[in-house]
Amino acid sequence: MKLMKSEALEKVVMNFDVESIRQQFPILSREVDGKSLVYLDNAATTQKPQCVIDALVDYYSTCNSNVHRGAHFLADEATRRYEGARDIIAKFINASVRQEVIWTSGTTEAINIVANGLSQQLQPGDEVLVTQMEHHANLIPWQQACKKTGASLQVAMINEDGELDIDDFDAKLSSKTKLVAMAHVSNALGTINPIKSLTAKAKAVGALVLIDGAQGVAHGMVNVQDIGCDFYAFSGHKVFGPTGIGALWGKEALLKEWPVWQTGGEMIQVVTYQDAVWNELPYRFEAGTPHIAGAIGMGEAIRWFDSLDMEAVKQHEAMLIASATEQAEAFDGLTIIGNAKNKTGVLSFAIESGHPADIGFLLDRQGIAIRTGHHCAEPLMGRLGVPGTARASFSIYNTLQEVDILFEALQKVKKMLA
Ligand code: C6P
Repeated sequence: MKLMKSEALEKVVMNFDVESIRQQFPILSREVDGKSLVYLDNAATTQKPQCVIDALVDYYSTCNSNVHRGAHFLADEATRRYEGARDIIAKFINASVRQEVIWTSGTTEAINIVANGLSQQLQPGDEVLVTQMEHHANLIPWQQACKKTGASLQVAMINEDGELDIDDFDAKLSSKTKLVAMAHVSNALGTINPIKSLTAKAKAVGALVLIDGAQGVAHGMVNVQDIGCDFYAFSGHKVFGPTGIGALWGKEALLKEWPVWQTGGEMIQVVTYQDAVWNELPYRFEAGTPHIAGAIGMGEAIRWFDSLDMEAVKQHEAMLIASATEQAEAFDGLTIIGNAKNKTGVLSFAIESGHPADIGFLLDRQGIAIRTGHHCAEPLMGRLGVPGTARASFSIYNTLQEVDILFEALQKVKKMLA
């Protein structure tokens, strides 16, 4: 999303009915200490629409059963809903075939599945390339894989605005690079990386590409075939679905040969006391009883999200971040951390003489939920020279009025800190 003036965007998104969206999220009518909740912690997790809550309740009320194993109608129905959810995800991200979608507990597990396989292939002299803006979930697995194998971890730098330094990325990419692992969108700064062109460069040197899509997926911009990557990892709870469920998408040919992750029931075809033959995709990566309700809930969340006018959604979010940025720039003593030209609805900031934790606490007293700290991107904070930031992150149900409430509350916070 390119930053435009908020007034200009307001005209464009007049047909986006944010009130009718809000009404579908029961939690948004909660009060905190007598004040209406202003929920601006959407990069941590999004709230859930009633249809997702209903899908979970309905599953447990009407067809709770284990999947794939049962010889009765409840098991058939649970399996049908669970596999139907996989179809929804596959269509949403434009997978070539449904078998490419593996259920995981979230982005973290999805990345670890790939790292586990890669650590059986890396050798001394090989390199893995990440960026300075990675979340711990897309850094530590590669760090550990490199330590284990003697490969080396390369880190592409960012500039002062929190954008990837493309020259440095190019310089660090070589025939030694076995994998490029990068965020679609930075959770701490909101920066949107040009993943399609970066992927093309990585493919040109023969590297595999994994995209950490935890923050990309909620902005309706995922088309895995168009991106050209090999793996795309994401979580249900960042896109209006339940926690504890997510997916790894990978190219079928790769996943077929990729080392299995966990072993046990469901992921096998034949077992003897001495050996086992792995199941076909996607089940070879889905050992044990899965999070059936979670998968069904995530399917419903994506069905719901995908039914919205995605252009209007993008412009609504762009309007919110444009307004927040304008007000932040005019706010004496506030520094925006992360000024990428192309960013999502994330405003990370610092206020003179105020620790981020104090800002978060004082906003919370006013009914406003944000996140503070290093946002699980501690090395990034070190690179930016800050202990952490205060982060307001917007979603489709936030309003311009809530942006104004945030800045009125921040004026009070500033006075209190002084
Ligand atoms: N970021 C945030 O407040 P899980 O926990 O597996 O669902 O997602 C991990 C993860 C991986 N990559 C990125 C870019 C992320 O933003 C996250 C989760 C949350 O920013 C919680 S730390």
